Amino acid sequence: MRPSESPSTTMSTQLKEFQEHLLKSKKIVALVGAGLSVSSGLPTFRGSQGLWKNFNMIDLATPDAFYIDPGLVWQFYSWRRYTALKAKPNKGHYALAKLSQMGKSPQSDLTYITITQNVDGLSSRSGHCKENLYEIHGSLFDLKCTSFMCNFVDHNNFKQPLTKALADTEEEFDPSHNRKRSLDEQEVSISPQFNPVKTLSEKELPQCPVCKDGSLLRPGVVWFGESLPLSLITKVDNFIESEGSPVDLILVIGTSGTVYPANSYVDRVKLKGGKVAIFNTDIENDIVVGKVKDTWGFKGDAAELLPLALKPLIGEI
Ligand code: BV8
Repeated sequence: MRPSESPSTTMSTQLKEFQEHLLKSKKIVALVGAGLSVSSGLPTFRGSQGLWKNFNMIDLATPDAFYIDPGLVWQFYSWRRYTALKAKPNKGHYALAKLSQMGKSPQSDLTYITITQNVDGLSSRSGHCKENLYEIHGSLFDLKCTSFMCNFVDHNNFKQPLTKALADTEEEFDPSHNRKRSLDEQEVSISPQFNPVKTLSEKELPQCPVCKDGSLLRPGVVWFGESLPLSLITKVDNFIESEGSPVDLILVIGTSGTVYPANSYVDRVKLKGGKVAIFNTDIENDIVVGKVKDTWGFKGDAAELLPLALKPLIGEI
């Protein structure tokens, strides 16, 4: 940052430099995290201390948690499905969808992929091309059989609730609890109470329609400690490492970069000479002011800044 520059000047300088590189780039990757869906009303893993009803979300997103109490984990995912279905894609999702169409059109010499860690389905609902959208952590709307012998997968199941017993577990907080009348009839709001977690038997949970022995279905997401789908990871590796020229630019959007292997792609692109553009509400100041080589930082809501930054390439969103 040149000492005399004001923050807005820095932003515009950053934007100008970034857009010059964007228009020269032939191979672009976007790495997406929960921050992109915040302005669609969805919580992040870090926001609200990463809690759902006093449960640590990361602890619930594990095979052990499902093994110990599948009813609890299904109530967690039933809430995630419910909130994701209520949400709508935002301009950030549509901007990447536009980029994906360019990446697929024969007229354009641009090649592009989106690597999303989000399981909320908002990128595909924004019209993003299926071929270059990689949902590396799966989707809330895929269900798969837990039996080792059965490979049944129910793709794009948007039925809500999935079972009768999961019906009234969608609200995190008990709606009837936050309004009380004081002695003198004054309305006073009290701290919201969690909707109590129910103890559900396996019979009350989604069952595999193929296995006659009542095997449970589980959410089609990748849980911590589980490997990512190999076929999908191989395609991403090929795009980043081998196919044709190296990646010119990686857009790092609304992610804390704490989860492996998703967080390894940025360094792998940098190692091959690619440049990095970060869109996040929380970015180191040195990056924001342009002190870090080959890295741009656009601090703010990705749903706003992404369409703005990509405009010269994708037009108005
Ligand atoms: C594996 C699906 C091996 C489920 C998810 C110790 C050290 C290093 C790594 C490990 C370790 N111990 C274990 C590991 C590996 C582990 C891992 O990385 N753990 C972390 C926690 C340390 N990884 C795994 O377990 C992976 N598997 O390694 O397998 C293996 C190999 C072979 C055989 C067997 C096993 C599997 C990882 C996938 C887990 N599943 N999701 C579900 O969603 O329920 S991860 C889940 O959490 C999300 O998908 C996402 O990836 C992650 C959350 O990260 P973000 O999306 O970045 O969200 P976060 O809340 O953190 O940050 C939000 C950001 O947005 C913030 O920066 C914020 O500032 C910003 N923001 C907020 N508002 C906005 C905004 N930005 C822009 N605009 C806004 N408006």
